[in-house]
Amino acid sequence: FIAEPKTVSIVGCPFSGGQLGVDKGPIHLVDAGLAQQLTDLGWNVLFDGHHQFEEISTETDPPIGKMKNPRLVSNVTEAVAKVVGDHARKGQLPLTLGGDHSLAMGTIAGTLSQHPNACVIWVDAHADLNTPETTDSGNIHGMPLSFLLSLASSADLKYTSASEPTPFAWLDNVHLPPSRLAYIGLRDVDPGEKALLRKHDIAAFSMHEVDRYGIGQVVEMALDRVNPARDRPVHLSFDVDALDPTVAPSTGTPVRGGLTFREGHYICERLFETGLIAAFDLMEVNPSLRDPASVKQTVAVGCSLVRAALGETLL
Ligand code: EXY
Ligand code: MN
Ligand code: MN
Ligand code: MN
Repeated sequence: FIAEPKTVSIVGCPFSGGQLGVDKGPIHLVDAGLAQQLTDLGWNVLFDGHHQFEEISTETDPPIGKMKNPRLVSNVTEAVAKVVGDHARKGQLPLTLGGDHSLAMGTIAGTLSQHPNACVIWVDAHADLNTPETTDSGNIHGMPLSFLLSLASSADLKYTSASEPTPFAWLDNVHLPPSRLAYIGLRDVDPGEKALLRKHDIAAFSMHEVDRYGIGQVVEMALDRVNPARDRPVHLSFDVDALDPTVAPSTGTPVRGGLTFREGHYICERLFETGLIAAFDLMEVNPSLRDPASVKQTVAVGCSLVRAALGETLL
């Protein structure tokens, strides 16, 4: 389902409405030479600058319930869904660089618009499955999957404005079945999220399973759950905080005990090898955190993960 010669479209999303401070990630990744690196791998690379998103100030975007910046995040993710969907329709591989992980509401909706049978491999320390009710922080980067799985909807926001649409109403008819989501790398999951994982029998491979079975087995087990015949397009959404903070320190919500450099790369390499990757997100690279050497290291690891997902290092 990907046109030849293979074309990758970089969707740079300097956006941090779901968690403040993470907006410079895509700029650093591109400045590090990511486009040229992908060209060197034999890809036709399209990149026409980072996306400019409308600004909605916090005065005009007060919280709804606990949700912070709901109008901004809704509008931006709706725009991202259109961009990603358009690239996918042209047979290009959308490569979205974040920015915070709320952006995946847009990227996955975009993928599903072209590939309704797609599955999602979500690599993260966190489940990002909170609903507007279960969230403690109110940060929407901890909630994208609840909306995508239809465990939350705009109706939950109890929003009363005659003049404006309810935020996230555009997502109400987007639906990823819970049977088509698999996590790898979890180690910081809220009680409400654990209850939802159990209730909906979602495939979740935490660091415990990575230790127990090894990353090679875990990736096959994840695929067996969401893509048993290996015939569904795969949307790979990679939060850099899945990696251990010693490997990727510049991220907003680091959690110790994460994936090694090789484990992270193995996931990308193995999924490339299946030939099924339909879209790739690299999220939560936050250059505003930590010292310059840590930023440089995190950006380099991020570029390296993208290259692995696009075919580097397979002999
Ligand atoms: N579960 C916590 C919350 O909902 O605020 C932390 C979420 C962190 C999300 C990062 C992007 O993966
Ligand atoms: Mn995340
Ligand atoms: Mn995370
Ligand atoms: Mn929905």
